[in-house]
Amino acid sequence: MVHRSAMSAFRPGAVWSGVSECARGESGRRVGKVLLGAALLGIGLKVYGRYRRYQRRQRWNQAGKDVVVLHQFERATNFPNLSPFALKLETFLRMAGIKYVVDTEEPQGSRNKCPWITFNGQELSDSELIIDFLTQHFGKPLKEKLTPAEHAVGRAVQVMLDEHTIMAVAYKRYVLDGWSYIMGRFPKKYRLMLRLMMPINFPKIKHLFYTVGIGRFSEEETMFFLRRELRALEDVLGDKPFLLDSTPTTYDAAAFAELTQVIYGCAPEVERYVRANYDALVQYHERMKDKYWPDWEQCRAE
Ligand SMILES: N[C@@H](CCC(=O)N[C@@H](CS)C(=O)NCC(=O)O)C(=O)O
Repeated sequence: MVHRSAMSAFRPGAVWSGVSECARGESGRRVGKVLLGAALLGIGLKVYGRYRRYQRRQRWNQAGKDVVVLHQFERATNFPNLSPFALKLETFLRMAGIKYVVDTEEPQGSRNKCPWITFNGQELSDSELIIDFLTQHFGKPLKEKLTPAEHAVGRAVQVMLDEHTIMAVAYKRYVLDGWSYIMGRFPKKYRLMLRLMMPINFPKIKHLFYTVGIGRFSEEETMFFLRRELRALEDVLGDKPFLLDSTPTTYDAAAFAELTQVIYGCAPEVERYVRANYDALVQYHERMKDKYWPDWEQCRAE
């Protein structure tokens, strides 16, 4: 409760005149100059940032007709990309024989998500929407011969992997293991900054997983989900060389990208477990890797 006499002592006019008197003094003028300098610096940096952004777009728009500029994170230290969505898209571009160049200066686009593309002057985001757009644009370059039921299985598998399996992988990477394994998969130059930001970012990340739902489960339960989904993937694969057919389809891009995260980007014990228990998936991953990533060893960061 505020005392009546204290309330009456507070006069906004008196405070304002005090402030303006202080501003007219020597120290007030100095503070004013510092504030003005900071504001001008802020405006200058913003204008410069806009200019650099404009310059980058000019450069990307000159990539050439029908050449995709793929904006994504830099390579991981032991596989091409820590983002399964970026790896899916890059794998699809290779599968479809679409020309592309990689940009890592602006990995997150207007939706603040990685990946996104610049294509013939247009900006597009979301790996699924991009794959659909490019499939139409290039007249179905993969020549899939799938029935509607097979497409439905492919879509269900892709959504399982992209929306659920990856949550288990990411929860293990960033929360259950407290970054202990994944830190070394990031390019060296980012590690110090990531470590410094940890006290701020870790609680946020933990909260995010809790909100999504997976963050409410124990490690044992999370690994149960992961194992069950890998078994489902292996059952869909059966003894076929590719997920749904004897030749690869769009869905193989997602399956390959997510399996990469499970094998190479989750945890050493998960990799060992997968290699020991899911031979068909490991062979499948190798097949895709040999076919579309002959430069796998070169696609690694320091
Ligand atoms: N549905 C999107 C998902 C993209 C996505 O979530 N990318 C992550 C990286 S793996 C990202 O950019 N996260 C940053 C954020 O959410 O702020 C797609 O398929 O492209």
